[in-house]
Amino acid sequence: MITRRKMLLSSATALLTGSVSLLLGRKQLDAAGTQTTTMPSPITPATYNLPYTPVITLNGSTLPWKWDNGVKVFHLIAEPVRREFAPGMVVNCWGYNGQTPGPTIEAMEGDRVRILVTNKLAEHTTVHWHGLLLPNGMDGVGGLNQLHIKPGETYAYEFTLRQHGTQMYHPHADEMVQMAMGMEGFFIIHPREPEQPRIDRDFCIFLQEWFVEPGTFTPNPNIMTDFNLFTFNSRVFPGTAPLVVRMGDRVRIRVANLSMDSHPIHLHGYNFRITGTDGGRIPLTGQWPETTVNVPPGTTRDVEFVANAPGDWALHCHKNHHVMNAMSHTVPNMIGVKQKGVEQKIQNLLPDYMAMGESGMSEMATMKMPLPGNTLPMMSGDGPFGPVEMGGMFTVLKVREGITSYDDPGWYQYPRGTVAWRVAE
Ligand SMILES: [Cu+2]
Repeated sequence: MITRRKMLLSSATALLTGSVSLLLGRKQLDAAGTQTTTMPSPITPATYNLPYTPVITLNGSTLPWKWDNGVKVFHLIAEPVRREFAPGMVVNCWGYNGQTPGPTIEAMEGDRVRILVTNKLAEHTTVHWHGLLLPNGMDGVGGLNQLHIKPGETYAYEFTLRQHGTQMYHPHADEMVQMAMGMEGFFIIHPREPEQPRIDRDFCIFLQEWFVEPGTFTPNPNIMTDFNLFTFNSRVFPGTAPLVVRMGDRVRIRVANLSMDSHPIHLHGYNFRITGTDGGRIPLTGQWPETTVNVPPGTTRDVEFVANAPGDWALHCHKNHHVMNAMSHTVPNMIGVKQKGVEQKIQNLLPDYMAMGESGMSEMATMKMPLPGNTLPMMSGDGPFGPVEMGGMFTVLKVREGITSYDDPGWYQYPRGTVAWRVAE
């Protein structure tokens, strides 16, 4: 009883503190949930006459570059960003160029790259190029390899890309805070020799976890284990973009993790092969089939498959709490506890109280509970058959026949007689 009262009081407090959320200017956010007004348009092979299939950073973008005497010049701006995790919740993060994860850096093996880093944070930073083979002085560990980049300063990193694969960039300064606030991004290097067979759809998903106290806006980087929001590219379901592919496409999904936990990412409807890590491509003979790829902290994993089964297939982290949005950890376990008659008595004291959890938690998906401001329901996504009862690290692989664009095609139209049916008793 004490536990329940504690939960009720804490949510009442959250209700009071959360009311300021309406003051946020949601209009400034674009469809991908970023605040920036300078989101670059998608880079296509035509944009730069690219010899490779560019990657798709879901709910994100790729960093444009300029040529300078044979050097590809990129410009990262480290800065605070406001990120919409899903409609109804905006989080005060840190990132690059108005985004978290920062825009994907994409280049080719053999390229000479110069990356300018301007620090618009209120504290110093650096950028480390995770997994890249480069001169020691370019490795970006503040204090060890270079001076810290102070607020207002710009540093240049320059090196030649001597490998290909899925790498990352992130700060090596104020270690505990800066990544937990969202500072991270993909660094994709395409091989000099075109890949055989060719990849048609190449997706990038960055994993992160956060603790945002319900009713507040800023992640608490002091949390070590007890996170309450789990994101694909700093979005939670239903804010996560689907992966749209055409039947027959060869698909690669690249997953990166700089959070405090491993995330076993599971795809329905397919066997895929694990084809690469941040250490490089796995030789064909070393690749093995899986349906779940575990992505430990500080690594990337590439998986590939041919999209030969049409439908809407779930793609999600298989740690069950990681497909939930912020839930109060003080929720008492009421499964199997008879609450009949108690609800009314408690409501005399706390009018908003709802007796719940007796037969399970699925009622959370449809019940309209009063929530603190800037807080998402624990599970809120809807599908064509009703509530999906998940949030967090969840999205959908949409495989379609005969589509002419990769825009969201809506829900799968099931052929007659192919959906599980209720049996009359
Ligand atoms: Cu997870």
